[in-house]
Amino acid sequence: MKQKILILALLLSGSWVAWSEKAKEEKGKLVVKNADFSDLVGLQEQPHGWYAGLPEGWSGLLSNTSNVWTDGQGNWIANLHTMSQIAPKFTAFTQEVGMVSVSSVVTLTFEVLNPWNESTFELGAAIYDAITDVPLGKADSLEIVKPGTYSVKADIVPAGTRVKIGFWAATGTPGIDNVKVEAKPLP
Ligand SMILES: [Ca+2]
Repeated sequence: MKQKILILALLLSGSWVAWSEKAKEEKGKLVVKNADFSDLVGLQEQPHGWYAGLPEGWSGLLSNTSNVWTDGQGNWIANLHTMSQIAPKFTAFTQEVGMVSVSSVVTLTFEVLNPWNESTFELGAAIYDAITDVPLGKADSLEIVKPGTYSVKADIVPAGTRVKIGFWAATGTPGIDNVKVEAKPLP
């Protein structure tokens, strides 16, 4: 028995150390990496202020086209049209943002922009359990059809839940920027 545990411990030690170091660093706080899309590591510059590739810290559709755009004044915006899709296979633009150490209310706040197209758009956003992919809070795409600042709330996120945030464009070319996520312990 002891031997089996030792072998298991050896197998797990690499990823366990990385995970526990990360957990220690974050102390149960949820953090969005590259929340303003200003980290251009791994992106490839394209004409007209566009960058191809997935922004550092984020997952989504890897279409090598117009994924991140700069307005030329030091601001970068993520284009959900190219990095998410609802069909044929639903793929959100996502990031795992950490684990809640106690049961919490989690709020996702973000800016929605439409700098590339005057036509209408529909954008959806959700807070997920990162392991099961079950949405814990969600704004359906019909709720977000105009630029502005929006919030999505997950009222009860149990202690120990790994939290993931996700966005998708149902129609049009909405952009997002300044993504924040906050966990408040339940009373
Ligand atoms: Ca930005």
